[in-house]
Amino acid sequence: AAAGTPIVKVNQLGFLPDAQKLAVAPQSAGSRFEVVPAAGGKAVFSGALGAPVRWEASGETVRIADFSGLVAPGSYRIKVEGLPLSDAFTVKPDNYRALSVASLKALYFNRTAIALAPQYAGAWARPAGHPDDKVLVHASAASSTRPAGTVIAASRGWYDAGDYNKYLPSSGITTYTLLAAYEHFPRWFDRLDVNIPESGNGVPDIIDEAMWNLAWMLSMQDPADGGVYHKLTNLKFDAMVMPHLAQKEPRYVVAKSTSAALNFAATMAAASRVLAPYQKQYPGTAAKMLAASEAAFKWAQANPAVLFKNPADVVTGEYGDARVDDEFAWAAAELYISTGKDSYYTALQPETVSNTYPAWDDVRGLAWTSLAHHRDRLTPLADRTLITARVDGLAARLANEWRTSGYRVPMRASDFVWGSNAVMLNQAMMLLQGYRLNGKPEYLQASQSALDYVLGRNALGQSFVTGFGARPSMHPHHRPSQGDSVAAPVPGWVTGGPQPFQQDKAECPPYPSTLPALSYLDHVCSFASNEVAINWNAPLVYVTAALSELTPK
Ligand code: G3I
Ligand code: 9MR
Repeated sequence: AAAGTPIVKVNQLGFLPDAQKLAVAPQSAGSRFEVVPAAGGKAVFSGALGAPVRWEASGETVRIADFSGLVAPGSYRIKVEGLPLSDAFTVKPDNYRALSVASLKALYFNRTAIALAPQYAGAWARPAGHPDDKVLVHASAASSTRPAGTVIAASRGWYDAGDYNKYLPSSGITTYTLLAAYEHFPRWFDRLDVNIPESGNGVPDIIDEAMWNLAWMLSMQDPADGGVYHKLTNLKFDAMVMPHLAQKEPRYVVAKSTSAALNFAATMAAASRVLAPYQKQYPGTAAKMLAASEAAFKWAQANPAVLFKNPADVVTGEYGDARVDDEFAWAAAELYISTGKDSYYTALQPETVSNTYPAWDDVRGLAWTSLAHHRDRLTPLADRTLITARVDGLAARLANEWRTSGYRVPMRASDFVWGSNAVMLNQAMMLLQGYRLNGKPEYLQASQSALDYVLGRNALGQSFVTGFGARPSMHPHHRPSQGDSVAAPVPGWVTGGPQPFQQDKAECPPYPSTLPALSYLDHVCSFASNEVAINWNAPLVYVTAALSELTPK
């Protein structure tokens, strides 16, 4: 349909047979809908559209089509009198396997320091970029044992996003979310073949992929004091070219920060649990991670308010965080779980920690997620009632929003910030924690709705995941996608998504709207609405696996 034409919006990838299945129709439409075979033919399902509801985020009034009763596998479209047929979508078992693989593979595509061979990367094969085997200690990070200009090795890791730098705060939440996905759904990932160089080594691919970044993170700790550098970066962003063509200017580790130390401590503590069974492939790694985690936590306790600001000569992503109480809680929780030491539970001060959906600068939800998952193995000191209340409380709040929202999503208009699609997916992840605790069907349904949203049931009627759906994002602010000669972007990435602040508008053509859910440009210029980022993909990995495993079969 041409831009502006009212259309029926639906998850363009489709559904598992027993999932809740909703579509959104514009207000002007008739009052009934049909589901018809994609190739044409008689209706296989029909129903009444729901009552019109206004959605503040897009300024629309819309009606819901609920066709959850359609369980027969097939390819379908939705038909509403007076509107074009919807995009085709599929109902079938195991419908999200390819998305699960691709959302994880996206991180492989962002690996630094290694060539992507055609047997793994297909059309997106490329030479290695940014080896980072010799980086400089920036003046802001100088210490007596490592004065400014000291050369250190800090190789591996993923490029953060569309840019070519590596940042601790986004790395921590990303890597943890993969590890949590594995801890929660080992059966799914034990059988998921992502076709990466390590595939077949006896370690699940998701753990091998996480290890690529964990190896880099370990190198960001100063062994002299346990402190952790905030980022590894060029002074300025690279041009929009392929990694190996980026300017060969020096790269630096920049200033230690409390947030970096705590993100590191939390992630390493969680990783030490997940890596423990793989001594053969990663000898000594789990123990090394736990020791590194404890050292970083100690550093943070001694340096509790070292907030990061870009030094004057560094202009790349800041990931400055004004509050680190949530990072303290998360690191303490992971250390408590991994060591069993009550002192960490006490340091956590659980009664003072609320629950919120996670983001790179607000990670307390990750603490509750891990505590809830491990609740049966905690020491007697742990307040299990509090843990379940925090997890259920957040899920209930998000489900309330979902129940009454026009688009039937957990996000409100004010939740549309930079990376809004990841807000949606992280909300889904928190709803799923509630579902895993108490099995309330609404929590699963609301998470399905969040995935539906990023795959097409949104105000723009497009899929925000590259390579998936009838109308996916095509022009992400992602240097490799822009710099290569392949028309299609690197697949499996969720783009940042609409948000009304348009921080890139000086460099872009006019946005179509300033409304939160419509303020989006599928244009390479748009770093504020159309970039990709490792920490936005991780919840896509989580949610896709979770729905595959938890949807009744
Ligand atoms: O939460 C506030 C909201 O309360 C307020 O109303 C609104 C308006 O100012 O802003 C909201 O905060 C925004 C915040 O993202 C939300 O997480 C900030 O304005 C916005 O500037 C900030 O954007 C961050 C962006 O870097 C710019 O610093 C994104 O979170 C962060 O994901 C993004 O990360 C970048 C790295 O710096 C560089 N690499 C790429 C990566 C992805 O774009
Ligand atoms: O490419 C950069 C992107 O990764 C960041 O998220 C974004 C915000 O920090 O900045 C982008 O770089 C732009 C810079 O901020 C302004 N000039 C244009 C750059 C991209 O072409």
